[in-house]
Amino acid sequence: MIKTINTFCGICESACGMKVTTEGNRVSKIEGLHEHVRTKGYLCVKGKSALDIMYSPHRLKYPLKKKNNVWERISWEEAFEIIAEKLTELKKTYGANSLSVYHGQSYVKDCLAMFCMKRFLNAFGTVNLCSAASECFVPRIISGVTTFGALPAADASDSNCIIFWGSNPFASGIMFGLNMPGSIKEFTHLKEQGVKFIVIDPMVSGIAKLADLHIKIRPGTDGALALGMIRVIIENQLYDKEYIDNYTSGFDQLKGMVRKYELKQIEETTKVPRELINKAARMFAQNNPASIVPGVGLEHHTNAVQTLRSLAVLSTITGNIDRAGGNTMICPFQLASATIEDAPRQSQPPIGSHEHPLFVKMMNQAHALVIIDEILKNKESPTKALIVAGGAPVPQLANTNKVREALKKIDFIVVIDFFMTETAQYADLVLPAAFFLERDEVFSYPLSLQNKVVKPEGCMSDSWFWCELAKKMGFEKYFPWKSSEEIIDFVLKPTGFSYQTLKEHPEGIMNKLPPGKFLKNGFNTPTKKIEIYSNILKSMGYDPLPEYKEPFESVVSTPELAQQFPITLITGARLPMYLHSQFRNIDSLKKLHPEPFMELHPQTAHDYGIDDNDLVRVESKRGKVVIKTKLTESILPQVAHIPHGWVEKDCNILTDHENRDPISGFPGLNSSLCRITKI
Ligand SMILES: Nc1nc2c(c(=O)[nH]1)N[C@H]1C(S)=C(S)[C@@H](COP(=O)(O)OP(=O)(O)OC[C@H]3O[C@@H](n4cnc5c(=O)[nH]c(N)nc54)[C@H](O)[C@@H]3O)O[C@H]1N2
Ligand SMILES: Nc1nc2c(c(=O)[nH]1)N[C@H]1C(S)=C(S)[C@@H](COP(=O)(O)OP(=O)(O)OC[C@H]3O[C@@H](n4cnc5c(=O)[nH]c(N)nc54)[C@H](O)[C@@H]3O)O[C@H]1N2
Ligand code: SF4
Ligand SMILES: [Mo]
Repeated sequence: MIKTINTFCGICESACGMKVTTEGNRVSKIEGLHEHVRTKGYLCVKGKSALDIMYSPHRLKYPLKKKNNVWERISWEEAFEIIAEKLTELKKTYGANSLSVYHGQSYVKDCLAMFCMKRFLNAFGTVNLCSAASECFVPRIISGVTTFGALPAADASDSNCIIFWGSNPFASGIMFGLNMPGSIKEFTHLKEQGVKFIVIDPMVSGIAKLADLHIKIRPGTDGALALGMIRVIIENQLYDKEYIDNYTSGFDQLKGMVRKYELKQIEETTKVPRELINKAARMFAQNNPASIVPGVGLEHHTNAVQTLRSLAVLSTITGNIDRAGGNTMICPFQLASATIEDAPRQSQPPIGSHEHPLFVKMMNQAHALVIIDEILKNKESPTKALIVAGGAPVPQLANTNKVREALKKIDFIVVIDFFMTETAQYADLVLPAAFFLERDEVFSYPLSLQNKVVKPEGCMSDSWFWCELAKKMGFEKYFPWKSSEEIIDFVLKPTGFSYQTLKEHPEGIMNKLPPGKFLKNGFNTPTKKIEIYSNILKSMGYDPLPEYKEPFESVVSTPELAQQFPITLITGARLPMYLHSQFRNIDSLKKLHPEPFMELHPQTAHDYGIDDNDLVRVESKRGKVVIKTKLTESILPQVAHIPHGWVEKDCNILTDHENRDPISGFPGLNSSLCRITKI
């Protein structure tokens, strides 16, 4: 029988409306859903290829166990028995915290999988859950919470000026702010209406092509540029005095601090001419309301949090926080807590609490890079078992040679994924996960329901995997649900919605706060004001003002190293056809970009005797990668870019996991020094 079902694409956070046609238990067609209020029929190349992914011959079809280095088919029942037995034994010998779980970015949107996983871990008793959050989004959260008591997002549709700062929504889509990812159209529309675009990026990204002002900045020096702009705004009295007096604290301390940052010095630091700093400051301050769309370009540095704090301050002094068209607070729905009240409590804190206490406190999780470090630095691995769920520590975490070494030291690894990935090769058991069309899920933002369109064959949804494992291990009293619908109702309870109401709202439900609420009632900070001077940061021993610090590794901070490794490497600018390490095995997507290149400025290439399309060896202190070059004027001289997610040309072999941002623990994925030699 032919059926048509409206759902949405679950590949990435953009959740584009999707119309699915099924014939029996097979999906025969997918299209964009034109009725969808947000995405209006749009599907990106990945969404359009959803069937190639789901029906890929490379999909895992049944659980596999490694025996004498050969994969052997086993049943789900056997898989659960092996896991339950092993985890019970390790817990008895080494304690519950010897189990760590790494989940990838996919779990952040998948509330049901997240809930069931957290509940299992709570019942088991480990606090060592870690995730892709060790390299994604947390500096924005910390900066938002310490400055405003909440997370701000660009209310860009109503802005007169937008700064895209280390972000490129043309490739990435960005979930908060404008309605993504119909955004390419929407941005073009905003531009036609005269909205000013400032883009700050060492490369000419997609969005930079639309910019009124594109600033090619030296990687990792964005905090200095923001302070330069703040200085111009203060010196020329372009700030919003009334707003500052009424809603903020710490402006006088800020004024005192920015005096130190002479424009001449900022010009040297950032390689941005003073006239451009001036121009950007004026354009932003004089085109209110104005918003900032920050991206991972800023987060992948060892000064990430303070850089984002300086952006927060820039928005604040121009009166752009909690105002329409500026940056307004987002308020995702509170779902049921996964915590089990009567579960045994762990006395030890999550790994990383000592090194990055604010990260651990705000995220309530361990830090993945500290876990890797601990495994390597201890003679015996403190992490005895690892479950990787919807994630790819290889090749996504920094310094992958070290990550590989660490994985080899773990006694027991289970991976649940769609495919036999590089990470899965290190596992003892590999389990097949259900694709988004094969499972029910609750999506986080907007809150919406994803329907199981066809029945899974051989594979299992992540949420059921955790529930079944819990039952096998004797935790059934914490998992009383008989169906996904029942769990969904439980998870949704605090929101006042149910499975049924979400079914009636396929477009999803947003919890939009009207701008101005915090200005009126006070911000959720110690002083109830916007804290230019952050009391939380001060109480934790960090700089309460956003002072600029050079990246840990740079031509300025490590000049001796730079003599051997003179090029600054940035990584991971998004490519529309891939999601991190995913889809290199899907022909329809791979043919759109069959191999990675290192982008390099022709002048720099010339200095090293390198041509376009040459095979080169790129080396850092950590390792080397052999890759082809692509010469382009679009990148700053002395800077190179390698995209991320390619196992065979893995840029993370070159990056460092040890020297991290002290506050967030983020690595300098965009500030590795390297050298390039023609082969
Ligand atoms: N197609 C696709 N979409 C994705 C993803 C994907 O892998 N593929 N990943 C998703 C995820 S998890 C995330 S976090 C988002 C990220 O979304 P965005 O933050 O928009 O990431 P990018 O599109 O890579 O844009 C980052 C830009 O920062 C620039 N940059 C690098 N270093 C610096 C620097 O030091 N300073 C400045 N100012 N700029 C710098 C890069 O050149 C690049 O153009 O994308 C999401 N969307
Ligand atoms: N050098 C460098 N490194 C980076 C970045 C960078 O810009 N530069 N970006 C960082 C960022 S922002 C992020 S978010 C991380 C991303 O890091 P991860 O989220 O760990 O990376 P992915 O490659 O997306 O890995 C996801 C894996 O889960 C599988 N999968 C997808 N959906 C599901 C599901 O529903 N269930 C299950 N069980 N499996 C699923 C996929 O097949 C894939 O193997 O990478 C970080 N690493
Ligand atoms: S942007 Fe692409 S991958 Fe992401 S939800 Fe939309 S169609 Fe799916
Ligand atoms: Mo991310």
